[in-house]
Amino acid sequence: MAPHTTARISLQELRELCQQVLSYHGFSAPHVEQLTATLMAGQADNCASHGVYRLLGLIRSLKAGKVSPDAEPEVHDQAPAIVRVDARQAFSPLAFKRGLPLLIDKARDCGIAAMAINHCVHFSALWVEIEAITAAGLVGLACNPSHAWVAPAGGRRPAFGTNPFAFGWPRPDRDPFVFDFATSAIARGDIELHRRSGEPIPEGWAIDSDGHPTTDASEALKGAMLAFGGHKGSALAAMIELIAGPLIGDLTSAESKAWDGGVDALPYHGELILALDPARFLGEEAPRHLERAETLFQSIQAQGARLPSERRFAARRQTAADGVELPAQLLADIRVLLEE
Ligand code: NDP
Ligand code: PYC
Repeated sequence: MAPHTTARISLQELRELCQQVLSYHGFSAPHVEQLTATLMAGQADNCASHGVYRLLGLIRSLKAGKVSPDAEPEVHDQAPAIVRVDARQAFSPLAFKRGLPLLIDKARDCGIAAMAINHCVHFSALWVEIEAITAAGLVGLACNPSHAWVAPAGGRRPAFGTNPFAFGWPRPDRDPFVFDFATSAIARGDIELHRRSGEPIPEGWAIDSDGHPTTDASEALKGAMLAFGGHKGSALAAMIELIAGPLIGDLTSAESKAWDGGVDALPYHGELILALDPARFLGEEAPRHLERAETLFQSIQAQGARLPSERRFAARRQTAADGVELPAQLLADIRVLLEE
């Protein structure tokens, strides 16, 4: 099949295909529901690196014995402002869903609360979770390690994960302000998609295993990815290793990679999520923070600059009507999962 051949499919048809694949491979009903919702959210927003392409990695991780298809997360009320959720080696979306109500309650009580998800296998875009926090009128932050694929600024060997960092601010009657990016120049999933389609990657994303800049996606995957913004992205990546690793008693990206043992499963570690309640910070002044934020957003957009997530929200409205366009090879690879 030519690498650029595409196929259009409705969101409903694609959702049913995801559910079928996950059920066929033995995932429990609550995991099927949450995994499908997460994969479909990525695809519907045209975030190809974290859409249904991830099904291939989910099933690969399952077959490698690296993830539980049915573990029920355990929610612990750890401290007045800390929720801990033990995912018990299952994928993170169900753990997030189970812990979210307590995180929201604690943020409303204390003004700020943290949720540590432990022992989860992680594959998803963080904005899916951030939007659940902004929908409750709270400000949210989230971050996690991954596998050690990224060289520190000034180095040539992987030390950090692609360590995403996401933030969300609620906006009444509008889409929230959300940004969500890897602290590497790009998510690894994007380089994998370039490899699948045979396309070169831009300079600045990665070096090969000899430490030379490369635009070859396969060589990049064998070498090291680069941090975004040089020493600045590198320092943020290190911070995420610390606050979503040792601080919450979970694995760093290097430890996750060692745990993988070369089977190429999805990363296994923890995630740190913060929720802040403006009403507790501001008391009666509270609604004013929303107006002042709008002034900031307008000053950005008035210059013709766009807000992060604007592209995503526009894609969501379009794909709801038109369905999505997928590489035909990807659709074929997903359908084959129903025969294995
Ligand atoms: P990008 O480099 O594309 O950056 C994404 C963010 O930047 C989005 O919020 C995007 O908004 C915004 N953005 C892009 N262009 C502009 C612009 N011109 N003006 C304003 N904002 C802009 O994505 P990454 O490759 O860094 O990350 C992609 C995803 O990968 C994330 O969702 C992340 O959570 C996920 N990821 C997950 C990992 C994990 O361990 N689970 C590891 C690494 C990444 P918009 O979407 O509207 O374009
Ligand atoms: O794209 O870097 C990535 C990634 C790692 C884990 C999930 N996504």
